[in-house]
Parts: sequence; C-alpha cells; structure tokens
Amino acid sequence: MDEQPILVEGKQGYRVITLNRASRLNSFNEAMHLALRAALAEAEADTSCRAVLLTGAGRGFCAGQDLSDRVMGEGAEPPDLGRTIEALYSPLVKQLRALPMPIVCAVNGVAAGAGANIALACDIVVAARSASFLEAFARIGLIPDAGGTFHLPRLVGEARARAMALLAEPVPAETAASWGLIWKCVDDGVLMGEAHALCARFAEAPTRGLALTKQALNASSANTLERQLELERDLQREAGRTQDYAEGVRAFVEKRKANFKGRA
Ligand code: T3D
Repeated sequence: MDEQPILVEGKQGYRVITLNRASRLNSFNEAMHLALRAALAEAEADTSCRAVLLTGAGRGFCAGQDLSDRVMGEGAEPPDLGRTIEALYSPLVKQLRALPMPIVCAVNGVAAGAGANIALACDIVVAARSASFLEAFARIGLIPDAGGTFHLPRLVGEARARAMALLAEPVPAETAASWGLIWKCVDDGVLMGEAHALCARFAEAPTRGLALTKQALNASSANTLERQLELERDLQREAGRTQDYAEGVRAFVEKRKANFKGRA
C-alpha cells in the first residue's frame, strides 16, 4: 500500500502538516495535492486551530512536481500543464494565502520548483542552514509557477528574481535570509524547535486580527495607496469589534498578559 502523502498532527492550538513522499523529495503528485488541500481546509474549519506548521519528511522539503508523472514518449501528445496549474497549483497557493491564521513553513531541506514557491506562499518561512531554494523550472524548459513570478520579485526585487528564475541555481538558506526571500535561517538542529515555538506563540495570539492583517498584506501589492487606506479602515473596523481587541486593551491597562480567544 502507498504511504500517506500527507501527515497531520494536532498540537495545542495548531496543526503540523508534513509532506510525506520522502523517497521523491516530497514532490507533488495529484494525491499529495488533494490531501494537502483537504488538510488545510480541515485546519480552517477547526476553530481551535490557530496556526499551521508546514514541513517535509526526510532530507528535502519539496522538489515541486513529480516529474515521473510527466514522462512522455517520443511523438506523444504533451500534457496540458495549464490544466494542472489551474486545477492544483494555483488553488493551493490561493488557499495558503487566504488561510485565516498564520502558516509557518519549516524548510528542512531543498525546496525546488513549485516546492520553493509553495514555501514562499506561506506567511513565515524558516529554513535549515543546509536547505536551499531552487527555481528549477528553467532546467526543464518551464516557467516558475505556483506564484513564483508574483512573489519572487516582490520579495527580493527584480534583479535577484530574474537571476533565480533564469539561471535556476540553488540559493542557500543563509543567502535567502540575507536577501529577504525568507524570514530566517537557523541551524538544522533547532529548525523544528523554532517552528513549533512560533506556532505555539500564534496559538495564544489574537488570531482574528492576524487573519485580517494577512488579508490587508495580500491586497497591498495590487492596490493604490488610496484603496489600501480604505481597506485598512474597513479591516480595522472589524478588528476593533473583536473580543480579542477588547481583551488586549484591558490587559495592557491592567499590566497583565492578555488571554486571547482567537477564532472562537
Ligand atoms: O507538471 C505540471 O503540472 C506543471 C507544474 C510544474 C511545477 C514544478 O515544480 S516543475 C519543476 C519540477 N521539479 C524539478 O525540476 C526539480 C527536480 N529535482 C531536482 O532537480 C533534484 O532532485 C534536486 C535539486 C531538487 C535535489 O537534488 P539531490 O541531488 O539532492 O537529490 P536527487 O538525487 O536528485 O533526488 C533524490 C530522489 O528524489 C531521486 O530518486 P532516486 O534516484 O533516489 O530514486 C530523484 O529522482 C527523486 N526526485 C527528486 N525530485 C523529483 C524526484 N522525483 C520525481 N520528481 C521530482 N521533482
């Protein structure tokens, strides 16, 4: 029987989702796509879940599309990659961005192709020092998908984005952090501890406010300042009506730690 493509573990206030096709560096086949989408939807439906930790089993994070599903015989009809992008990769990226809670990505090893771009679609990316980010697409004649052409230039600027996409050379985690591609690079041995600590912190955070913050940041790059200020007004109005805001202000005035309820 096939291994389960995704492992899900419930923790106090958050869930850990592990890509679990280690023998293929956790590359995506359709089953892994569907299982990951379902696991994210379940995390969203569970109001006690206030953060998600995404990582990979084994020595890699994710090597993008499973290329053994794409081998073509000479003269064979090529697959319609637009279909898989539309049906699988793009919805996954949108789901990660819209998840109403922080998603922390612990990049435990190489993140290549769509694997790199799925990591970059998460909210906070922490990578092991031995990990690297590889926009591998140019090596096989494809373009960076899974949001790569959107997120890369916004994260690291045109010059670095273009070199990453066109040269398809691995960028070590330490360089990725120094460029602002990711939040942090840490020693391999402390990666998972760091990622769990972040999620445990989010599990006690004002989750509704964090979800609204994500919403505002997601909209920012497509908006004019005028429109973004209007959006901030609307989202702040909503944040100001949460129990967590009232609790946050009370706790500040009473000089105690706030007891945020999150999404409930
Ligand atoms: O198709 C569509 O629907 C369109 C969407 C496309 C999205 C994409 O992601 S396209 C890009 C696909 N990914 C790649 O091109 C990366 C391919 N992998 C690599 O270049 C290398 O594996 C790495 C640079 C990531 C790591 O190299 P290394 O030397 O550390 O490991 P390795 O020996 O190459 O890989 C270990 C095993 O994983 C190996 O299997 P084996 O020999 O031990 O049986 C290798 O074949 C397998 N593996 C790695 N990546 C993939 C893979 N198997 C299938 N698909 C992969 N993407």
